[in-house]
Amino acid sequence: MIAAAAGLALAAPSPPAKAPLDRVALAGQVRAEILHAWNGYRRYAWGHDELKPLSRTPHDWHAETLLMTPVDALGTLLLAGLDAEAAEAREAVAGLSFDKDIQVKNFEITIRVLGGLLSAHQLTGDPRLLARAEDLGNRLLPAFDSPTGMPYMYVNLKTGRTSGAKSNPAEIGTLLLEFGTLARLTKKDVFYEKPKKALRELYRRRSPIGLVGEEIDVETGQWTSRTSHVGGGIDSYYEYLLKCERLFGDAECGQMWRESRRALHRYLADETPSGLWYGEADMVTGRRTARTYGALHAFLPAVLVLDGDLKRARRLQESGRRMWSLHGIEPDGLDYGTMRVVSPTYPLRPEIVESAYYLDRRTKDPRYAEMGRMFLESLTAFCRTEAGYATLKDVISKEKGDLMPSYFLAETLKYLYLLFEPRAVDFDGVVFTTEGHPLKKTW
Ligand code: DMJ
Repeated sequence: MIAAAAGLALAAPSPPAKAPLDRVALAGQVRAEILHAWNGYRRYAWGHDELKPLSRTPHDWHAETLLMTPVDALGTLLLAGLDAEAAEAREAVAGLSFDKDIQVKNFEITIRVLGGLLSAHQLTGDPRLLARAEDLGNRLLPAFDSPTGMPYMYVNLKTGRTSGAKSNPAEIGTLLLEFGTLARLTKKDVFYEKPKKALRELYRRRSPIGLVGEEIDVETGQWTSRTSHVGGGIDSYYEYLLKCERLFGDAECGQMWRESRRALHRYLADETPSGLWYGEADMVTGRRTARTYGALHAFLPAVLVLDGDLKRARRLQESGRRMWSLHGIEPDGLDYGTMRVVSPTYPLRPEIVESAYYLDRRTKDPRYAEMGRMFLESLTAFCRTEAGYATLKDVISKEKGDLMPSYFLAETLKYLYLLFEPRAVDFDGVVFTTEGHPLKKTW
């Protein structure tokens, strides 16, 4: 009796009752926000890569534009049924020339532009988009001409000149879904073989305990950083091992994933009083070097869902929710030992939303759509501007930064939309690239 009374006295006050979750209304709301973000780009940055929503000016990555936002956003516009906007974006993208004397990041251009073109080609059947993708793929291929076969970080789209020997697992190992799809659609095997060799070369340099580091020299094949984790610079390498098995039936990739995941669960997973996290360790000794998790790490529950590991996926997503709720929106880095923010930015990242979408599809547990509602409310409260959406320089002060990265339309808003309107995509019939572009096995 006394214990029960004490328990009652200690119980937290129940949160104010929320309106029941209305997926149709929420999907409508996200669709309106897609339109808002797109119109901001269209009005202030049309013909350029990205929008700077505070100064209402355009931002280009290079001396000449690659229309990053229209290419990345086209699939989202199509899936959300924004037909007029999609048609306009498609015409702009179909006329895009890659004959440009600019030194581009192979990884970023592959996941945003090559992936965007291929997915939009599959969604529309427009042959011009495949032709653009093939031209781009040919121009990126020289990146793989290193002594090890692992790609240089940069390549010139006109001359093929490469630079940037120091690279990382994510930039080396997150190319095969896009290049492989190009290979299958054009029937040119070279597009599959080069990134596959790169993946193999990277994998065979894993440490004796099965981990990879944060930086590697593609000329010497030597690691230049032994720091291992599942965050930026490594993250999507793991994602593609599993997804390449799914999309291409490549059993070798699947075997590499299963071997790697053992090391992840053994050395990076961290059971703490605040839940399950995946932190940082030395790739050779496995010794814990930091307890840092952040917005980028939050892709992992989605991959665990694909792997059938719902238990770990659910628990890790709960940690992600805790990270998000600390300051009402997630940071790029959190010390989960002290629960202090160590990297305060929030550049409109999608990963936690993506994981909520995967969990919702597999578990049908309404908590994930409910999480999605929380993400949407935070985004509109802290990042929405008159001209679109802005990054946060600091999740505590909520000071805004002047950029709307193209992945916000490609991924963050797309996954939110799909969470509330799952019929827009056949979840089991596609494999999403790391940039949120659905690819279909049509071969
Ligand atoms: C996107 O370009 C991709 O999701 C990539 O894998 C990681 N970084 C951004 C989003 O955070």
